[in-house]
Amino acid sequence: MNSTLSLSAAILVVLANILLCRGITRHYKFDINAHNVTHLCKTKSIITVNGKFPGPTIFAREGDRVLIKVVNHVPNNLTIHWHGIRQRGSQWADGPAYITQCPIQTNQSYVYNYTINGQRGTLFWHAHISWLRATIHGPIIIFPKKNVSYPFPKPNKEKTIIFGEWWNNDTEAVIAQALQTGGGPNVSDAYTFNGYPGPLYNSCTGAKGMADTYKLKIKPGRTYLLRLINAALNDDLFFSIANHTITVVEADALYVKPFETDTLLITPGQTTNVLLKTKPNPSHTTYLMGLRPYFVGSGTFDNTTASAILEYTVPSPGPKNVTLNDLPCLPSINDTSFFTNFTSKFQSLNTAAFPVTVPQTVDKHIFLTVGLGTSPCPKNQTCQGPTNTTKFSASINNISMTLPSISLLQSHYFGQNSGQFKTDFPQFPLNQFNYTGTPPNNTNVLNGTKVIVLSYNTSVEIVLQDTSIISAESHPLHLHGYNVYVVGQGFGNFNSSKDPANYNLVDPVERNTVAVPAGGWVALRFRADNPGVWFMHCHFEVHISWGLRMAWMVLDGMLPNQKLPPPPADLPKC
Ligand SMILES: *[C@@H]1O[C@H](CO)[C@@H](O)[C@H](O)[C@H]1NC(C)=O
Ligand SMILES: *[C@@H]1O[C@H](CO)[C@@H](O)[C@H](O)[C@H]1NC(C)=O
Ligand SMILES: *[C@@H]1O[C@H](CO)[C@@H](O)[C@H](O)[C@H]1NC(C)=O
Ligand SMILES: *[C@@H]1O[C@H](CO)[C@@H](O)[C@H](O)[C@H]1NC(C)=O
Ligand SMILES: *[C@@H]1O[C@H](CO)[C@@H](O)[C@H](O)[C@H]1NC(C)=O
Ligand SMILES: *[C@@H]1O[C@H](CO)[C@@H](O)[C@H](O)[C@H]1NC(C)=O
Ligand SMILES: *[C@@H]1O[C@H](CO)[C@@H](O)[C@H](O)[C@H]1NC(C)=O
Ligand SMILES: *[C@@H]1O[C@H](CO)[C@@H](O)[C@H](O)[C@H]1NC(C)=O
Ligand SMILES: *[C@@H]1O[C@H](CO)[C@@H](O)[C@H](O)[C@H]1NC(C)=O
Ligand SMILES: *[C@@H]1O[C@H](CO)[C@@H](O)[C@H](O)[C@H]1NC(C)=O
Ligand SMILES: *[C@@H]1O[C@H](CO)[C@@H](O)[C@H](O)[C@H]1NC(C)=O
Ligand SMILES: *[C@@H]1O[C@H](CO)[C@@H](O)[C@H](O)[C@H]1NC(C)=O
Ligand SMILES: [Cu+2]
Repeated sequence: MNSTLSLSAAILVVLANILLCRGITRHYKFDINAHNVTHLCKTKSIITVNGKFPGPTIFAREGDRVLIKVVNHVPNNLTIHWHGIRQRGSQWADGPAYITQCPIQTNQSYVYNYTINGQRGTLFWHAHISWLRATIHGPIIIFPKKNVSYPFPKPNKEKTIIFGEWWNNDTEAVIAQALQTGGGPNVSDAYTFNGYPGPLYNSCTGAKGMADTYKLKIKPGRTYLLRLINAALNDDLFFSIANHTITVVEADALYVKPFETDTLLITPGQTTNVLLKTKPNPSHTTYLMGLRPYFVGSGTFDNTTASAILEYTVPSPGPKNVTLNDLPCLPSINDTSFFTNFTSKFQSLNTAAFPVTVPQTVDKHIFLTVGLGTSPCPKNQTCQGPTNTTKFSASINNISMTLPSISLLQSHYFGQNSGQFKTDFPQFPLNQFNYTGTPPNNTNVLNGTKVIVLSYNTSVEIVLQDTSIISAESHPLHLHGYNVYVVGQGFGNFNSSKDPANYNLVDPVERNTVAVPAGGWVALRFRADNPGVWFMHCHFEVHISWGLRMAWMVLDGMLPNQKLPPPPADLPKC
């Protein structure tokens, strides 16, 4: 019955494609080069795309094909990921190193080639190897098809703001040193708005750092669509604009039921579009925007605050400058009740044009613990992990993933799994314990390269359970190739007999990056209708480096458009 249904659905999709007008092809060239940038009185050579930090914006319309030729002129191996693009039929363009491709080596190039179908909104692209995404990232803006409007009042103007970090140190040296010592890595020195840290930091580039400050120029009485992206390596961020309220209309390139808020919480990997209505008669010319982290857990983190300026181009009679007293009020750094309140406000639009297709029944239930753990310290070395005798590690169901030496997608496609991976990833924790209570005596993780295999069109429920081994922390989990519906979340241990009764199966939010609550769980549903090998990992770069990553292998379906296509001729070799 299921296959007849999916056959007729597939025929409908094909018919719809013929009837709808096709998009155009957009060409981009990304030259990867070193470039000098100065912030916080420090000039530093960073790796950039086309000499820009943040990198260039990819503009497209829903239905367009995008071709990006990436040419690597630096000594580092490199790949680019198009975060949130579903890559149906273009699985070889997804980008995570050693998952869907081998890296583009020095003086080599690769053309990422994909069509953006069934998606519109804000996403971003970033390097997907080691910590290179610190400086190699930029926006992806997908407009609706021609003559299709937004499901909210048309804004007068659109602006993009990428939140990021500035590091005085070389980020590749930072993670190399941390992996060597086993300790927590050094932290960033500032947060940034479109690359600028703002006047709260020491700066040598102008009076009170104003030259090092991002300014958003606006006119009174207008509506602006702000496309917000968190590209920071390791930090969830609170964002607020003094004396202005914003309306959230989209998350991860999916429309949501609009809701108002003064403050936003955004994890690395998440994108959000908001409407900003400017004041018709502002009493001041300038207002401050503020940005600082949300953090619970142990260890050090960058606890600084970045700011930027909202400037009315029609001067008001009020004071023309701002002082730091004018910073917007931001929640306290560990405000988990804000997290809970805020995340519960997201609901899918769920209209005829944008229906919710959350699986109502589940073929496969999977329960995954996510969190930190330890690895033994090599003999003859003193380590800086917990108790000085271990290294920090991180895992999913206690498996800390080792990357293979050939991409998993290649091994899978060519059926040449010469011991590169195993298919026995545990679908339930091998050892049960009180996940959010006292940790077990042995906190060491297992190392391995294992995948979960799903047959085509399986409806899957994943419960992601945070653990309090080392410390309970919120983890932003990102799944490649899919969006997932967030059907439930809670604190403590997931209770499979009680918690599903409270699931939202009507209008749950759909996202590509979901924050697992610190000391809690989140339940996700999706349908495995995109064959390929798809990475899933914490979007904190430090945790992915410690092994909080795994892959899903989704098998081909019966129909031609349900199969993994052959790799492009220029796919980089290992
Ligand atoms: C960057 O600056 C350093 C000195 O600070 C200089 O030696 C180097 O040539 C510069 N690199 C580029 C690409 O401009
Ligand atoms: C991009 O992919 C499409 C579909 O597979 C193919 O027809 C086209 O030739 C590719 N273009 C380039 C430049 O590789
Ligand atoms: C980074 O910066 C700090 C403080 O300036 C320094 O102590 C540390 O050795 C640097 N290097 C690395 C790899 O983090
Ligand atoms: C901005 O809001 C603060 C309280 O959050 C208030 O004290 C201040 O007067 C407001 N300023 C303007 C210009 O509206
Ligand atoms: C940030 O952390 C440092 C080091 O842990 C501490 O000295 C400082 O007081 C903290 N600053 C704020 C604003 O919390
Ligand atoms: C704001 O402007 C006034 C008048 O021009 C000046 O006296 C004051 O120092 C300025 N404050 C800041 C923080 O720039
Ligand atoms: C948050 O941090 C403050 C200051 O460090 C502390 O007093 C408070 O107990 C913390 N709250 C929670 C919920 O951890
Ligand atoms: C949740 O947020 C709303 C405003 O956005 C606020 O009125 C309410 O008090 C908050 N609830 C909690 C429990 O913090
Ligand atoms: C480790 O220590 C042992 C004895 O202390 C020594 O024989 C061995 O050579 C050391 N190994 C390394 C790699 O330093
Ligand atoms: C770990 O080592 C550092 C110095 O290397 C020392 O100060 C600290 O007391 C040690 N901690 C434990 C728990 O042994
Ligand atoms: C797990 O540990 C927490 C925190 O100590 C405790 O509140 C809870 O009752 C424990 N749950 C079970 C099932 O033992
Ligand atoms: C670059 O990638 C190739 C292929 O996987 C690998 O053999 C080589 O060691 C890598 N080089 C660096 C500097 O990581
Ligand atoms: Cu994490």
